[in-house]
Amino acid sequence: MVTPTPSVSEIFDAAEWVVAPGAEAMTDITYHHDLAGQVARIAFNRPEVRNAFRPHTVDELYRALDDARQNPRIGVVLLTGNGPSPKDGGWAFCSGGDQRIRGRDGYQYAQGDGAGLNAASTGRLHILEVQRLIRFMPKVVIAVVPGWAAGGGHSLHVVCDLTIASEEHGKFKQTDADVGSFDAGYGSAYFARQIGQKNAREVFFLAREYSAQRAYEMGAVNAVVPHASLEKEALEWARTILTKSPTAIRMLKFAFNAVDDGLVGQQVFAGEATRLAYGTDEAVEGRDSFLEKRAPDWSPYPYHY
Ligand code: S0N
Repeated sequence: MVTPTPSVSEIFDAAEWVVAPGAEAMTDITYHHDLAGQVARIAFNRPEVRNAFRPHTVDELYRALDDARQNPRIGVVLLTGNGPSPKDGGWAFCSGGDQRIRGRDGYQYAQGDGAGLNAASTGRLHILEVQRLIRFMPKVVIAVVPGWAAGGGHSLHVVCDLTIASEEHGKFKQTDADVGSFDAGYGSAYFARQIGQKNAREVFFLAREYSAQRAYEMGAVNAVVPHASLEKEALEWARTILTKSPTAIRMLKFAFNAVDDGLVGQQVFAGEATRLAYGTDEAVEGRDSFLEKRAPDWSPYPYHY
């Protein structure tokens, strides 16, 4: 008998998902694969604090995202937040760093909880490494926003490739300047590329609340959909993307990134170009000529114009 997948969120359709191998013991996030094993659903699982992340959350998030990155069958990742809060019914994508454990030297692991990526260090909130993982993974990552995207949670939605938000509960607020933190990388500078300098400066300098509809009008969100169908819609987007050429999608993602990512963007794009070149007869001739200790014969390969 097949064990049914436990529900993790009010708008989660358990019939669509299985717990990803190795994710059973995760506490601060949940990690699922769809039945075909091609879509990953990774969700913050601390709804009682609007899905704020602590170091342990970031460890688990990094592990799940990296697992999805390395899985050759996974083509799309949905990043979302479970809910609602059992305390007050509020919904959240993510409200950023957990302010209750922020000290003068950063965010603290709970006692005995530092067994993750950065066990040797305390107080290191490695959410920027997560941002880079999302940015540089050759797969589409969709932010599925069922409630608040605030602070570092807002930045995570910014760095995702696409954002779909709940019409009723999706809300956006960049609180960094309220609490004395600042994402001076993708969260702000790249955000300004998305919605324009004036809009981005308003979002950061005034720290106002924006509805999903307003965020859509500003160009920060791709679609606003009824709350009850949010995850269904996101899965449909993922399955549409899965009908496209994987190579075309990864080259397009890295092309979109490259212009803003400087030499690192060029490096990532070039890595893919190298991977493609290795598959050509021309590159095989280069390798074989070296191994056979002879001069390469490039004559079959014209200088295309
Ligand atoms: C999200 C907000 C707007 C929701 O408001 P709402 O609906 O009125 O709910 P609340 O009553 O405020 O919250 C419900 C319960 O949840 C707790 N809570 C909410 N957010 C957090 C949080 N981030 N940390 C801890 N607890 C949180 C509330 O306290 C409440 O609990 P109870 O019921 O017990 O009272 C609103 O909640 C809000 O504004 N939240 C704070 C948002 C925020 O300022 N986040 C931090 C911003 N900064 C970062 O995220 C730093 C990111 C980061 O790590 C980083 C990024 C780039 C470069 C460096 C760094 C770095 O710091 O290393």
